[in-house]
Amino acid sequence: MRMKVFRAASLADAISAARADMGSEAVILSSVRTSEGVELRAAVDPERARPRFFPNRRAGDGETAEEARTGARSAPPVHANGMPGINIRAALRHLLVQEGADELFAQSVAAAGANLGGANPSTALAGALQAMMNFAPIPAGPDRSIVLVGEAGSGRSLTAGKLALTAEIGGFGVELMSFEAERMGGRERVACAARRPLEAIFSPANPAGMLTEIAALRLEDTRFILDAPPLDLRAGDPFAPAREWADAADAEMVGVLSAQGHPGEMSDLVDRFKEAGIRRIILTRLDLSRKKAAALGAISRSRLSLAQLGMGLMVPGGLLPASAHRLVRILAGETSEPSSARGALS
Ligand SMILES: Nc1nc2c(ncn2[C@@H]2O[C@H](COP(=O)(O)OP(=O)(O)O)[C@@H](O)[C@H]2O)c(=O)[nH]1
Ligand SMILES: [Mg+2]
Repeated sequence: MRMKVFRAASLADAISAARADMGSEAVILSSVRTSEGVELRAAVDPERARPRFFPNRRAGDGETAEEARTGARSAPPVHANGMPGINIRAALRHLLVQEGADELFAQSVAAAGANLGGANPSTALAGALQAMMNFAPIPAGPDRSIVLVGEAGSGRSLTAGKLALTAEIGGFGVELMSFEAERMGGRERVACAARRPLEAIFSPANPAGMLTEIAALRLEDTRFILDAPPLDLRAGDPFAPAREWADAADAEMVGVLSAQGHPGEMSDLVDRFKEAGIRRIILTRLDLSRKKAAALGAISRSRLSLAQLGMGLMVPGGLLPASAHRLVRILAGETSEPSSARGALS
């Protein structure tokens, strides 16, 4: 323990002097008023340096590596109990803003996390996200067929394949269908991700062919996952073909959203999903995104649920059932899942 005494006209000045001299880990042991102002005793304990709450985070914009790992650039770490101080609210807000969250969402989550009253930012963040977001993972054996809708490049085809492989690993049979112009390679991507031969992916030449196949599957009571055409948001009703197929099969339309989008566009798309009656979103490309929290505010405000999180190409690690704890691990930079999660597909 290294201790020092600081004298200044006010307590605030004394604290500033202590932090300037001893760094942000300084803790206040005592302060007494004197005739000249305040006398402050502060200490740093190298054994109890500021804990690294997000040990695997890499530095973001204008952040030092240490700030990224503590999540506490602006936290006034002044606690009289001898613990390295950490301001949970500031740490959470900092982390979320660094990860691209809008200010409103970052502040609301930070306040909710701080109100939980714990000492650990990861736990506080998970609690706050749990309170502010809905999580509804698609089970390995989906109870309804699924029609995946999203913009070109959002990851519909890859996700369709990953969902089908997940079902197969879990012992559930689902058919796979793709409706995408050949040059887009959707069918190939679906087949590859699902580890099925190309011929096993039903891909009709026209929408009527899709309806016929859907009717046949419905008669057999066979579930399917359909990689729908890319949304053209300038069209009158961009969801029309997907909705017709979903209605014919009593299937659920699920929105696919790339986490690499522009924040404003992601927010617009979330609103369009909501208007179209969609209830769940699969947030993809989180492993590639440098602003992993950018869509969370819009999703939270829309009250839509997060179903799965796309974190890469493989199954199971590349498509994770969404939960507050998984989101925290992803935001904290932990990309690989612990091996115990391998079986946790549903
Ligand atoms: N690393 C990574 N790549 C992804 C993810 N989701 C999609 N991709 C890639 O993004 C590109 C577009 O995906 P695709 O499924 O073809 O999108 P679609 O146009 O919506 O069908 C492909 O290169 C995919 O491999 C993801 O979660 N992680
Ligand atoms: Mg595709």
